[in-house]
Amino acid sequence: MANKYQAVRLITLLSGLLLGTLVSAELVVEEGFVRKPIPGRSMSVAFMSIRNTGAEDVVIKTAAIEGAKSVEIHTHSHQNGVMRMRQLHSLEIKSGQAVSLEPGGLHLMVFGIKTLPEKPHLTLCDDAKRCFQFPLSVRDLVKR
Ligand SMILES: [Cu+2]
Repeated sequence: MANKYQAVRLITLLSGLLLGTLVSAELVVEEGFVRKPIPGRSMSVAFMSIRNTGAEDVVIKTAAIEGAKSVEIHTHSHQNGVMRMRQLHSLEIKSGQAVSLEPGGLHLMVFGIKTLPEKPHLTLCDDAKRCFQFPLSVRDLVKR
C-alpha cells in the first residue's frame, strides 16, 4: 500500500518535470523582414511581430541578424514634438501576447550590414540566455 502511494507520487513528480519542459518558452516571429540599406550605407532596420505562445513571459535581451555586425532594440519617443530613437536593453513579451515592431515605433536597428543572405537568420536571446532563431526576409527600400 505504501509502495503504491510512493509510485503515484513519483509519477506525479515525473509528469510535473515533463510538463515543465513542455511549457518552456516559445516565441514565434511573424512577417519578419530586414530592409536593404540605402546604397552606400550599412545601417538599416528590421520589423516584425514577435508572439509568445509559451506559458511564461520572455524578456529579450539581445538580437543578432546574419550578415550584420550588430543589432540594437530601439523605440521611438516624442520629446518636445521631435521624434527620437532610444535604445532598449530589454523587451518583455508576456505569455500569450505579441509585440509589434513597426515603422514609427519599436524596431531593430541593424548596423554593419555588408551582404545580407536571401533569408538572414534572426537570433533573439532572453535573460536566461536561451536563444530563438527565425528566418527573416529581405525587402527593398520603398520607392517613391
Ligand atoms: Cu533606431
